[in-house]
Amino acid sequence: MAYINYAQREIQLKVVYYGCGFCGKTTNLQAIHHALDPQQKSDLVSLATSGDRTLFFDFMSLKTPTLNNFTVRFQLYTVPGQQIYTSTRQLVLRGADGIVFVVDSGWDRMPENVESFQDLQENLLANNLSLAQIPYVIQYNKRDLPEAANIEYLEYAFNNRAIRAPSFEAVASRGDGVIETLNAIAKLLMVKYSKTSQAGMVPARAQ
Ligand SMILES: Nc1nc2c(ncn2[C@@H]2O[C@H](COP(=O)(O)OP(=O)(O)OP(=O)(O)O)[C@@H](O)[C@H]2O)c(=O)[nH]1
Ligand SMILES: [Mg+2]
Repeated sequence: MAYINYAQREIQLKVVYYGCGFCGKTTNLQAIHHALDPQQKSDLVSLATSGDRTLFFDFMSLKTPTLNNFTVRFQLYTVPGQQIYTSTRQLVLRGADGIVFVVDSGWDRMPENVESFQDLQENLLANNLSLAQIPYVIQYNKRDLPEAANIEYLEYAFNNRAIRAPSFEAVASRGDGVIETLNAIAKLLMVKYSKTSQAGMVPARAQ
């Protein structure tokens, strides 16, 4: 849920990067961190094992220009993709305002992608949420792999709900498609919260 700090005139929105192990979630945050101006971002905190696998989560925050005179601070988290960490994923997902679901385009990774998409929906449910309620975008990462699945197949498998989610191709290791993905989820959240504000709820109350 959005956290509104009236004293600092700041809205905090939590975005969680979700997806199977090794699909490139941490690489997305690293690429975002690399691309931003120093005054716009926090440090990138990564809790990783020696093999560079995320153990708990990665975290960074970034500030964007104002919405109704409020600064918007996006807090970006990744979950650990390895199957065994499902309870950690549920914890990191708690309070999420938006989700980026990262798909590994490698053909051999389809079972893991499907399992992760199901795991996401189960963990949302455990937080009394569903994909119908929470803004999300899909990123098809690792498009540089020679054995990358084609986009039509991926769209059929992961983007077949009544309302299509915005989806993006990416090569996160080169930074390609990373900012486009982030902009899309940021835009969905800004639209959602500016509507809330126009409805006389937050944050117009403090103006
Ligand atoms: N070829 C290719 N490799 C990538 C791409 N994006 C990330 N990688 C590589 O994939 C590996 C896993 O990336 P991570 O970002 O650590 O994956 P993760 O999703 O955070 O994995 P967990 O923390 O285990 O959940 C790393 O070696 C990355 O360099 C890409 O677009 N193409
Ligand atoms: Mg990671």
